[in-house]
Amino acid sequence: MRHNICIRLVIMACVLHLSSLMNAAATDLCDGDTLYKFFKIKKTWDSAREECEFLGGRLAFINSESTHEKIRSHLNSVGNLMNSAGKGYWFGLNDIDNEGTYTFVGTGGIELTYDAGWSSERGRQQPNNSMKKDPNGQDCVQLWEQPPSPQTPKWNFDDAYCSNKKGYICEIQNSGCGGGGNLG
Ligand SMILES: [Ca+2]
Repeated sequence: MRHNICIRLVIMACVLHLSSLMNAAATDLCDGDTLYKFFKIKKTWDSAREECEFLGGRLAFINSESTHEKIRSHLNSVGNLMNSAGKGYWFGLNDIDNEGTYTFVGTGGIELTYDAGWSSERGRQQPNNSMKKDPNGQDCVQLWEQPPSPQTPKWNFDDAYCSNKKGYICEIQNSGCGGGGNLG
């Protein structure tokens, strides 16, 4: 009997945890049936990937000018998404498996075709796989807050150290968010 109550409590705690995570946040972006969730809490790329999977999604798939532009303008119009997320947001792009070949996590290995997304801020073309702080180089890709706010950041792609902690963007497909416009 007591055992049953314990199990029920654990299930209830899980449901509460999930529902609090899934609740529409003011920072959410709904595009068609895809829900983008922006997290300012800083995590390594791998922890961010796990969190998105836990939510039933994946780190965001950004492989076109139109998707990039929607996310960029959302970041620039929701003021509190600035400046507090490790100077950038992780998304799904990485070259962990094969140096120089950029694929999206959770897609079965779709390769990047939108090369115009890369940053050339501060006179440096990205990706540069910098080994300055880690001999393994940079294998995870962020939307970089450059130029820094209060200027208007371009949020272009920049390869960074996977172990760095940054904000992150999850996407949840078939979320049912379509039809009602922007949940935020
Ligand atoms: Ca690399």
